[in-house]
Amino acid sequence: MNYWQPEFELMRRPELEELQRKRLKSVVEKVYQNVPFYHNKMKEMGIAPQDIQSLKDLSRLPTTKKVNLRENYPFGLFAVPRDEVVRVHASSGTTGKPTVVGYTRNDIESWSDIMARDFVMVGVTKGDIFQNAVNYGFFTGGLGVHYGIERMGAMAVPSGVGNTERQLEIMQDFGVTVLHCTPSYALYLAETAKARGVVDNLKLRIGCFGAEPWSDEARKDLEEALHIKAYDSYGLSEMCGPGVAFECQEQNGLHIWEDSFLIEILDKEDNPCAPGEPGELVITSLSKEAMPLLRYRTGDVTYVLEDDCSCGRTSRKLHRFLGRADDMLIVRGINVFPSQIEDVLMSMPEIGDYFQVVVDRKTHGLDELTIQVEMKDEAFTGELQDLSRMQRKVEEKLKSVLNVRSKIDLVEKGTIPRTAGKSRKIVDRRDVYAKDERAKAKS
Ligand code: DLL
Repeated sequence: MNYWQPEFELMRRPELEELQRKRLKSVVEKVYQNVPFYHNKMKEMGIAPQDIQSLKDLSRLPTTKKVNLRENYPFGLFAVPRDEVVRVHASSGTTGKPTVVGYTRNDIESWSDIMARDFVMVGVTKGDIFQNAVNYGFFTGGLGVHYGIERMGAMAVPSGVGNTERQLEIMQDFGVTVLHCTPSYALYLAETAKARGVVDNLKLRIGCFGAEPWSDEARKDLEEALHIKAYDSYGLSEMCGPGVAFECQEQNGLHIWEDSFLIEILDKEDNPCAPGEPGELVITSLSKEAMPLLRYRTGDVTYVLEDDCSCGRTSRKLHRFLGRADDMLIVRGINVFPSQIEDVLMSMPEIGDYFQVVVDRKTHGLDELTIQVEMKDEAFTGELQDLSRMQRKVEEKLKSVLNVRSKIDLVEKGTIPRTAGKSRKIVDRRDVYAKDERAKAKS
């Protein structure tokens, strides 16, 4: 068994908890002194850093939500002077301003080590050729994964996103052995490889997939189609990016690196869930310098698997994610808020007040976003040409705001069901997979 940082990965629980306790105390002190948002919140709640002595005191601290990052846009939550921040990333697809996160040089170093732990855990070695087929911009999946590959010494192939034919050509020509991308893009790559008859030319052996929910069904399809072992990778920009939790070769739950991330599973009222009960994952960063967050509400629903793992790592495992606690949708790896769709539609005078968004994943393939939109009577000329012009206009506008393509169905006024209560603006048909997974895990 190979480990990248055995001193952390194999640390006995009592030692690990003592490390967490020390790190928690120091993070609390740091944000209290340097981040006005936390200083004011803690003062309001009547707590001071010295009140936090044990891990049990965690529940006395304020929680942080995505909206708090937006309110402090862009650099308001930095806990170090601006000139110590060597990089920023920003999250895709949020209403209004994006959420910005910052890193010191040490943050980049420890993030790279955490990514290296993940890759070594799934069996990547220095001899591997590792294609990173995600966006290298503000999205943390590009540079985050890239630095991890370089840190552990495999060969990084920064192919970025798009141009599937070229991705496959590179994969064959370079003899790529490890692939990282979103699971939906992996399914598309697999489908294209099959259609072109090139699967047998590939040397892939490991796939690391994440940034969006996927199922064991999809894993099976990918493993069969590409002759690989496929691993689930979880992360979020607010904690660093990818790497926060990752499956080991058991493929049964994601180890969360508890020396850096202190976790809680909470219900909607901020109370801890009973062991094994799903709830929202809440994380406190323990080793981040530039922008540590206290009790960050990830919005992601999961539960802790308490069993020891045969891989020897002592960090606990999270069940594959079951969904989101809020209304954020993740479509092809991109975060989409229904309110963004609403803003775009409502800004167009031809569009009425009713719309419905349907997200589907056809035969575990790519996510498809279809939006039924009612037109205003006066905008309806009856000319087909006008309709398709209108359809294109809405599709283009949405694409530029959401960064993800959607299909628009223009429908007549009165088509979308009216309800007395909350209208059901979002129909997420992909939920079915998550529920199946849970039923299976429990049986
Ligand atoms: O998606 C970081 C990342 C990049 C993770 C590459 C894995 C691989 P954000 O753009 O900030 O960061 O989006 C974070 O994506 O809160 C989850 O809702 C969702 N998510 C990420 N990984 C998984 C996963 C990156 N394996 C948000 N399963 C998170 C389910 C996931 N959801």
